[in-house]
Amino acid sequence: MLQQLKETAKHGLAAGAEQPPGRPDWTIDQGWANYTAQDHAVWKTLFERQGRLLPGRACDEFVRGMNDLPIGADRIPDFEELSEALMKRTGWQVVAVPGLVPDDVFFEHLANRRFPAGHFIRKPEQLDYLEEPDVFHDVFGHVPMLMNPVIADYIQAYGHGGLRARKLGVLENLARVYWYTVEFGLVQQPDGLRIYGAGIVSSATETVFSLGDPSPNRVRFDLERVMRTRYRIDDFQETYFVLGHLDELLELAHIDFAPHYERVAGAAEYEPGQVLDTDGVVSRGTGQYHAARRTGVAA
Ligand code: HBI
Ligand code: FE
Repeated sequence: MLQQLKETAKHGLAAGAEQPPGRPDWTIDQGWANYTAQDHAVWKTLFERQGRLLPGRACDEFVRGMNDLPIGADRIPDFEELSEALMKRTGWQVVAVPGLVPDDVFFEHLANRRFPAGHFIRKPEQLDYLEEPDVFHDVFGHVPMLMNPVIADYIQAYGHGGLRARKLGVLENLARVYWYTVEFGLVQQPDGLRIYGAGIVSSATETVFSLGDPSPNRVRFDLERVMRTRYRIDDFQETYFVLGHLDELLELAHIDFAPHYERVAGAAEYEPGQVLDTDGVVSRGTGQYHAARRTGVAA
């Protein structure tokens, strides 16, 4: 038993956590031929539902990326075909992983323009929510944005930043920036507010909630404000942060975060639903949705 514990500790895995896969970078073959008819049917249901909801809600860059990729309703995309199109446009590729991988493995992939995508797809009874990113969240949600050069640079910079943040012990601050942009970000277009965050664009219910519900706050993105703001992992976000333009992420990709980590270290953290008098408020929410569900708050 002791030997086994030492063995797993060597791999940096908490005892009893998932066993390390064959390859040190946790990649596996997508095994496209192994998808069942039910898997493809779940993909089709999710794809067509978003196809009805996203026009007028997804940002132009998402629509453009989706149109230029071999992604359709009838089958789960083949990662090799996706990687071919991505490589030509922004030098990215999609690699299959079993699910969530350790932070350092995740950041190492992103730093090398490899997007780790869950190879599995949710079950029909999990259509509306699942705890781990599956192929629909990762491929439908994230991959079209990787066709955009600004996002492509930003997510690679996030990978480099994550490796550094882990060493500095400030990963939580950086994870919030990722969460409130790449996962749950909104952007102001001339024709209105639009979604670019993968966590929203891959969720039918949050697609509608994030733009149309009076409950959440919508606040202009500010780096240190976001670094200090906790987020929900168990429900819709209480506040969405809004970019004036996706190019603002390019700036983020090139600045040194270290001074910002120092300034927020030890500073008060903000609750997900808080609105500050220093905030650039796009719309102040009623908070009704979450008030009705008040439960514990995560990260
Ligand atoms: N692994 N496959 C995968 N996908 C993720 O989104 C992911 C991960 N590991 C760590 C992680 N995200 C986050 O903890 C970091 O972004 C902080
Ligand atoms: Fe994601």
